[in-house]
Amino acid sequence: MKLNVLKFGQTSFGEDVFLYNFSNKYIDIEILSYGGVIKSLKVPDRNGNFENVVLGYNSLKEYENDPYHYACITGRIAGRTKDALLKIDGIEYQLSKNNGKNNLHGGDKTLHNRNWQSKAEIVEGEGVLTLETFSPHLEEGFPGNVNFKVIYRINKNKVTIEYNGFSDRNTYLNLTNHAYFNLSGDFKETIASQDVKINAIGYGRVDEETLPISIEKEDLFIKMSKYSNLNEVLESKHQQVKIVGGGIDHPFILSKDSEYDVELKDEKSGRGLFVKSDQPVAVIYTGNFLEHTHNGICFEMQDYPDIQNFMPSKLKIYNKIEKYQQNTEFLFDIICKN
Ligand code: FUC
Repeated sequence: MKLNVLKFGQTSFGEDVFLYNFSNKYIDIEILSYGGVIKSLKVPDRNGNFENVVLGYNSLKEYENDPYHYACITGRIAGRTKDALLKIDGIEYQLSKNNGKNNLHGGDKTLHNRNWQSKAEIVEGEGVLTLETFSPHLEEGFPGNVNFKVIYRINKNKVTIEYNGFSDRNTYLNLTNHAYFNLSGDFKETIASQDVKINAIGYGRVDEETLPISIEKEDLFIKMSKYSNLNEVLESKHQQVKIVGGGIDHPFILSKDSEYDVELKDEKSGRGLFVKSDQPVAVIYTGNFLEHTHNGICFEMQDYPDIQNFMPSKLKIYNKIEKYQQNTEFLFDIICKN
């Protein structure tokens, strides 16, 4: 494992942003101290050619003004919180409204939009990047002074992200990473020719504001627990595909009975991505509103979105005693030819 540290730029507040480049014979990854962004991730195709499979920008300025949440740490609450209201212990907290009347991904000036304290090292052949930041009580409206610690680990062909949140008072947290994957390599093609397998028991039907409203167990626009060609899904005339701008933008309730929660494969390059998480849900988004539509697919491994309204019985509370933690692995491998 090799580690290279570069200065990537300076934020508009004059802080130095670092780029950490870990590389071994399976993976070459660049991660920024800004937002914990995965700036690029190169893995080999079946002929051994390394190419980038994660959407990124060239400059820090673009990350500072990114409406798409490219590969960043996302939270305090990933996804949409209805009416930007969070109720904890009977108190209603008014969150910032940055998506119509709702809160999206915790607001605009939050975890993805700041420079984190960072420390990189190699521990027994494993690349480890530790990122830390503090979010004060009522930032973007959320309760609790929270210390966040996110650890990226790169080991052989696997990237693991561990998220931790320590709050001084009762709050709710739901973090994820918002990487857009495209296994074609260097974005030669959209994701349409790639195949996805979601090991789920159902998905959340969404309304016109993309808020989940009910659980569907039938395979209406995508086959669950089987490989589906993304082109068929993206082209589907199903109302749930149309309502999110043509594609997927839905939470899938994971079955947790398979080795991986989500799989993506590209027959052409031979690249495969296998995702495993300790979270109950994968919010899958096919980049329906990107400048280059369907140029990447996000696997946002997380807790139920809009949990208080969608799945209130599952709401967890985090505080000094109950620390928030989540763990997700992304494994890259060459797939066998059919
Ligand atoms: C995803 C989607 C949204 C939004 C955002 C940037 O998580 O659920 O619709 O476009 O990313």
